[in-house]
Amino acid sequence: MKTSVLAGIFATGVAAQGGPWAQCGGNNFSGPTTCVSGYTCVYQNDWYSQCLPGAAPTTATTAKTSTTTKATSTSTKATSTTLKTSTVSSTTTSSAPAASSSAATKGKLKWFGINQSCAEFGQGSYPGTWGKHFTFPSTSSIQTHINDGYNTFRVAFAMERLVPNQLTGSFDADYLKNLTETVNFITNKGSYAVLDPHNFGRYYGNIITDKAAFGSFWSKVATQYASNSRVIFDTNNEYHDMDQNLVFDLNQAAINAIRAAGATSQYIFVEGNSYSGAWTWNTTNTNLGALTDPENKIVYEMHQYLDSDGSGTSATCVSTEIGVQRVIGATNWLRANGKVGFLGEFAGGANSVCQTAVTGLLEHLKANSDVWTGALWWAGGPWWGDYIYSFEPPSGTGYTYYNSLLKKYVA
Ligand SMILES: *[C@@H]1O[C@H](CO)[C@@H](O)[C@H](O)[C@H]1NC(C)=O
Ligand SMILES: *[C@@H]1O[C@H](CO)[C@@H](O)[C@H](O)[C@H]1NC(C)=O
Ligand SMILES: *[C@@H]1O[C@H](CO)[C@@H](O)[C@H](O)[C@H]1NC(C)=O
Ligand SMILES: CC(=O)N[C@H]1CO[C@H](CO)[C@@H](O)[C@@H]1O
Repeated sequence: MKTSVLAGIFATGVAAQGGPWAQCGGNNFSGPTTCVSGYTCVYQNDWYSQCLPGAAPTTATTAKTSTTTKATSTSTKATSTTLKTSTVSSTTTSSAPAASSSAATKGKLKWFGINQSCAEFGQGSYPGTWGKHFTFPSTSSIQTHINDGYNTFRVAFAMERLVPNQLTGSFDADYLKNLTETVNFITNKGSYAVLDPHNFGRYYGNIITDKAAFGSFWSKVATQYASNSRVIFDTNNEYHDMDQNLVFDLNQAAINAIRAAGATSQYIFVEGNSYSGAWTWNTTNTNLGALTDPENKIVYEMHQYLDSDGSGTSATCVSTEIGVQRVIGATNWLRANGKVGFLGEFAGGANSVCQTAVTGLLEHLKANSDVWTGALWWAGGPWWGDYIYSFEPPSGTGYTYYNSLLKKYVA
């Protein structure tokens, strides 16, 4: 539907205005730079402006001009009318509530780094054997990334290994010790460690439905790390195929438990259903806007891959613009709801189409850093071998192709 609108405009060459969601500006763009009635051409980055519903949001315009002086294609009609997406109703405001969050700073990504994936390997082999089914991240690889300026590492682990018997049960002391050593290595260097139970909302393969037990798990974890303010709690990796209210309730149970355990300084990353995809956030996870935190430190963690089905399993990206196209709806949702977000996983293949798409994506996040707090490449870890996105130094495919680009986005 969207494509036919675009095709119509560009095929005829007579349309003077871009249609809904059409590109309307950017480096080397030669099509119409104004939009049809009801839409405004909004600058996203040097390569891409897009016709968005409504008049230009005041907040977006402010954010953009603070990071670039080339916002020429932006409409000057910044009235008090705000950008509205059809899922947003009563909560839309004309102020910039997100800007008040300490997590977001205009023109800068607060958290930028690499997922560290390996302690959750060997899914199904529980507890499994260290060195065979799973391992822990390489501290020397993390040090290499820190030397490049990266400041955030998401440490994936398996809940089945940390609490082997039941969610309300006690920790496996050895796994906890290894996990904590990784976390401490990161935070002692002044970086942030995102604690990521890489469990997809499941425990031993079963959807977690016992909210109190989930709270109990988080209470124990938060107690363990309460004094480390550079730890970030990520409630769970990629809920999917779950009741939407359950996803809300599990996130809220985690938040409540973490705060009740006395961990009050840390940020909490909440994730959504449908693998926490940014591209479906505005239609799937809108109820999560009602999550509450007495410390007001909720960050909405989304994931986004750029291959055709968005699964992150192909080195082929859909197009050079797909990065921006897949997250723009989430950007609008965050701003309209006064929330801040974090792109907890992204990646692209080692080729020029993906490179342009990734560049566009990161420029978009940066240009909208009043609502986007940062991003993490998927993934580093010693066992990725020749994986298409491996960011493991010195020879990972993603690392050798993308490190020089990604380094530029470190705050
Ligand atoms: C865009 O234009 C610049 C010059 O303005 C040129 O150097 C560059 O190659 C062009 N890029 C593409 C993709 O056409
Ligand atoms: C923890 O790491 C040590 C090596 O440092 C290893 O010998 C041990 O098996 C690991 N245990 C677990 C449960 O990860
Ligand atoms: C959601 O975002 C997409 C862009 O990712 C946009 O095309 C779509 O119109 C948005 N839908 C709603 C309901 O806001
Ligand atoms: C995109 C990607 O590679 N996702 C992987 C993340 O890690 C889990 C297990 O650690 C895999 O199941 C996913 O395929």
